[in-house]
Parts: sequence; C-alpha cells; structure tokens
Amino acid sequence: MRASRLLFATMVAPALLLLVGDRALPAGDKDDYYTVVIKRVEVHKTKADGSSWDPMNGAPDIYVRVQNATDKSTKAYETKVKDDTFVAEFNEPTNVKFKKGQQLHFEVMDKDTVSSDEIGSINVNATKFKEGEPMRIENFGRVISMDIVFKKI
Ligand SMILES: [Ca+2]
Repeated sequence: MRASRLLFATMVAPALLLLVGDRALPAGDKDDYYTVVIKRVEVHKTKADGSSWDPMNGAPDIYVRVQNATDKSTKAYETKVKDDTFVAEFNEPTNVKFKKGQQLHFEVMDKDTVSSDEIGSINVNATKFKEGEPMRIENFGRVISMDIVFKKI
C-alpha cells in the first residue's frame, strides 16, 4: 500500500466516520465489545413513602444488578454489597458484555435477609458514550445518582 493510502486508511477515514456519527459506525467498531464498571451509587435516605430502608432508621445495604437487556441470553452480574450506607463506592468491574447500540438494565437494590428491596431501576442505551469516561445517571426510583464507566474489552 502506498504511503498516502495508508495515511487515508489510518487517519482520515476514522475522522470522517466520527463526523457522520453513530449511523456510520465502521464495521470494526460495531463488532467491538464493551463492559461496564460500577463506580458509585448515592440513594435517598428513605423509601418513597418516607419509611427507612432497614429497621431503626437503618441505611440500605446497596448492590447493583446489571444485565445486557438486548441480549437476554447473557447472565446478569451482581456487585458486592455495601452495608449500611447511602453512598456506596464500588469501583467494581462487571463481567457484562455489550456492543454499541445495545441496552443495559441496571437495578439498584437494598439487600435484606428475606428478600431485597428495589431502590431504583433503569435501562440505559449504550449508543453514545465516550469509552473510559465516567458517566452519571441521575434520578431513577430512589437513586440520586449512579456513576458508571464503559470500557472496551
Ligand atoms: Ca437492607
């Protein structure tokens, strides 16, 4: 390949594709797999009805369940549980795999002895994101904010 063609293939073509946006994702990009890291979750001090998450004004025991909602043959991932807190610092990689354009389902839960209470759940379209850049999802259910990062596998 001549040098000028090589330059076009490696430098100019990807730049052009960036300009025209998601609809013209290069074939290689469409086939790339990404995963999600759960960084941090902050929740309201009470349930929607004003009652506390756990007895005696107890703070919730927070964990996050995440699944590729587009490809339901995949397994959900559950983070570790952060006990008795309204702000859970996870910084936890998951084993969830997805491609650009797919949807992820997140459930923020309060772990209880018998069953778990849902704090909030949301579907996130993994279409427009910057790989490796923190993303904040706000105000779903009783969740104030959930920080996540998408990373290329
Ligand atoms: Ca609990």
